[in-house]
Amino acid sequence: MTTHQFSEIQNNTQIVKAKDLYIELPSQPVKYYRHGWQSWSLAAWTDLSPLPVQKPAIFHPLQVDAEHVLDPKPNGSWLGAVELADGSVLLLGALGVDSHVSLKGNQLSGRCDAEAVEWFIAHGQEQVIFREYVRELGVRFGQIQKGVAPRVWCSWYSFYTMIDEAVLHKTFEALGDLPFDVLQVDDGWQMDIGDWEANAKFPSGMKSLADRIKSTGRRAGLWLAPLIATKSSKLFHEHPDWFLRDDTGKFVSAGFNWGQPLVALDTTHPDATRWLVALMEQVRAWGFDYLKLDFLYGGALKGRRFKDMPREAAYRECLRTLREAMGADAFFLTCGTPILPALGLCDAMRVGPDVADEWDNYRNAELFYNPSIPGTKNAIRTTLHRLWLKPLLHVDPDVAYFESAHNSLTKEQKRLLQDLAQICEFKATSDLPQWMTKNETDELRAFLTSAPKAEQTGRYTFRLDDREVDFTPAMSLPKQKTGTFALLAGFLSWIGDRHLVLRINKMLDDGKFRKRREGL
Ligand code: 9PG
Repeated sequence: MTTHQFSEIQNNTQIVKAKDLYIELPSQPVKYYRHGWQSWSLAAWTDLSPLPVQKPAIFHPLQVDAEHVLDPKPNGSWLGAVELADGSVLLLGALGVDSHVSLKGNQLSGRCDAEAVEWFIAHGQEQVIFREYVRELGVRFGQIQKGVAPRVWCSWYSFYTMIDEAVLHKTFEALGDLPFDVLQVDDGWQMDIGDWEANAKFPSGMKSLADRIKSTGRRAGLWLAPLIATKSSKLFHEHPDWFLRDDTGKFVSAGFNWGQPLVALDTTHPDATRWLVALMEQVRAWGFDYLKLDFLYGGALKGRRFKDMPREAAYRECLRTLREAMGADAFFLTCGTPILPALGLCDAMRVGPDVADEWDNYRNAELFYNPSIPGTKNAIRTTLHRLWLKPLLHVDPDVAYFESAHNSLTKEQKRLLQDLAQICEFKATSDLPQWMTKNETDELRAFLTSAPKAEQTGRYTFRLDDREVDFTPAMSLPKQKTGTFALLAGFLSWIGDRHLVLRINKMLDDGKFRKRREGL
């Protein structure tokens, strides 16, 4: 254990190897920078009071680091920072995986779950020290050759799982000469989560779909979630021994989605590894070379592995295998991914939760305190707090919206999202030409073809060419409720944990998106 006094760190930078490390601050800091575990987990400057535990709890494995979610102290994965009374910032960040930072009173501490790692400690101006930190991360984790990010049309935020061959063909046709580099097929093509073959909605098969995309002169993109499975999948039935269990022998929960509980692959099982390699080769053989691999946190959950190794180290090894199997020429986007372990191994990373056609909603924000659930405000907040990763890889803020036919965002809210995409230099949308007015299509085209100069002028403010952009409206977090509200919230989140309720919700959503598809 090593303890450092603030005076040793003031206005300088150090790198120290330790398993446990403590920094004594001169006084209580003003703010704490929380850095959530995976793409969708909250990253934000907050005050020091405990954040309410986000709900529903059944989503914890898929939205946060379930190992730390109940800790009332300000804490975060791999790094943490404090803002002091004079506005200066002290950053403590691990340069290795399987490590965590928290604040107790005046003591900032770093802790490793496995072997000792190097810790980066710096005090000074926020943007300067984060830049130094990310440089040190790049040295240790590697840095991809970052070209211009492809401009992506993605099927998710228009159709959700309600895609089929006919509707995608129609859409590819309608996209005409809009300057997209990739047409990416999202969730909805597969037999089941775990069974990565075309379902009955894609009778011509996946190779034919990729060929169709490539015939428009673009790269073919595909979504998969290879490190998790639903219990209904053939994969889980045929190979229950490939899935992660806890010390009591029970399957580790990877959360709940698609109306079902999820299980996580033990990526250290040699047969599971071989299956993953074959899957990547299959997808490439179909003709897809832009791969959005999602729900990747499944490879880093706590559990008893075939090979006894720390969970994030196991995940990083798995990513290396996936990367090798898909080939260096594929564009690899990670999503739902623990952040640090994926650095250097992917081209792009989703750095916030999903956007949605609404800013936020009362139930999710105020009653569930859930900043990881899909919603545009949530997406902007966390993405903005992860922009410091940009020197190492493409940071994906998720899609921007232009259409207003199926969207309740105001013009200003849509604009914030578009501006964020310009700052990230990663541009994608799911909007359908069929839904857009002439004006909206022109806006989309201008967005795709422009590259405004971005300059950060404050924590939440930027200059884009000559225009000031202020993301402050997306930064606030709801306050904890008391009295009747707290009771209502408790009751609703209990309901929100019921499988039946989640299934009914899904049926209602599916109905809505099916109607959208039929309206085309
Ligand atoms: C496909 C989608 C899209 C999307 C991904 C991911 O917290 N949640 O319940 C939650 C559900 C889905 C989700 C993210 C969070 O979306 O980010 O772009 O590919 O999967 O199912």
